[in-house]
Order: sequence, then C-alpha cells, then structure tokens
Amino acid sequence: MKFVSIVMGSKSDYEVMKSCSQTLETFGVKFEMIVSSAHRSPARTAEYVQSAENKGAQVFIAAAGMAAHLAGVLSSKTVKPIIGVPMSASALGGIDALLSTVQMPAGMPVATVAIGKAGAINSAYLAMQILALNDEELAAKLKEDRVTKAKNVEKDSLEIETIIAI
Ligand code: RP5
Repeated sequence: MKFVSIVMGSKSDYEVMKSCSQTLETFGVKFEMIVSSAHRSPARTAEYVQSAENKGAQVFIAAAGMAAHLAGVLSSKTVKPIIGVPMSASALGGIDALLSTVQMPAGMPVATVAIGKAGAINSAYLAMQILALNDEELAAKLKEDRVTKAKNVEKDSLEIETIIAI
C-alpha cells in the first residue's frame, strides 16, 4: 500500500501538523503519522524509516522544532523524498529549525517548506505532487484544487469591492 509518512519530533508538534494530515485526508491520500525524535529516540527513528519503507511509504514528511535534525536523519536512512517542516518551538520563532532543516550537505536533500502551519499544509501538497507523478487521478484533483483557489480569489475580490462600494 502506498502512503505518505509523517514523522513529528514531539507530540507538541501535532497542533500544527494536523493541518498536514487534514490536507492529505481532504484529497483521500493515505498517510501514517507518528512521533519519533532524532535526539530522544534515535533508534526508534532509524527502525521506523526502514519499516515504513517496507510497508510502502513513498514520501516522508518530517516536522521538528529547535535544533531540528529529524528530516536530515530521515534523509540519511532512505532515498525516498524527504520534506522538512520547521516548527516554531522556541524563543527563536522557528528560524533555528528552518536553518537546521534546510542546510543539508550536498547529496543529502531535504525539501524544506515554510515555518509553521503554511509549511505543514504545503508539505502535504508537495507530497501529493510527488505521488501525482504516477497517479493521474490525484493529479486531476490537484489541478481542480488550483481552479477552485483561483475562483475563490475572484469571489473574495468581489466581496471586498462590494464592501467598498457600500
Ligand atoms: C523538537 O523539539 C520537537 O520537534 C519540538 O518541536 C521541540 C520541542 O519538543 P518538546 O519539548 O515540546 O517535546 O525536537
């Protein structure tokens, strides 16, 4: 079974990362979501990557805050695409996690998205775009979503124009 794997460094990341799983659910994409830390449970993290791959994980999404090494560690264990989501979990507002996640050495990529909720949602979209390379039905759903988004912008504009006219 093909699915997206979402790994969070802590349960405290869930409040933001539920936007990721909810986005996948909206499109009917299967996913598995677990907590495993690069620092606090390194053995569990390494074992999980292998077992998830064996079960059919196609893309990994890794969310972590502070000195965020989770996405990089996943990248060291698999050649499946890794998407990193920096969490805002410290006084530095996520800049710490952003730099820790994005600054990977050459040959060990992590596709890093924005800090926080927008990044969580975009990680789901990016994972789906990867899956859609081999899934025409999902590709069609993603195209339809773009059409809806464009229509919503027009609708929003009309509402504002009306308010201004009043
Ligand atoms: C990171 O440290 C986690 O991903 C989380 O964003 C942050 C804080 O974790 P907790 O102390 O809330 O468990 O490893």
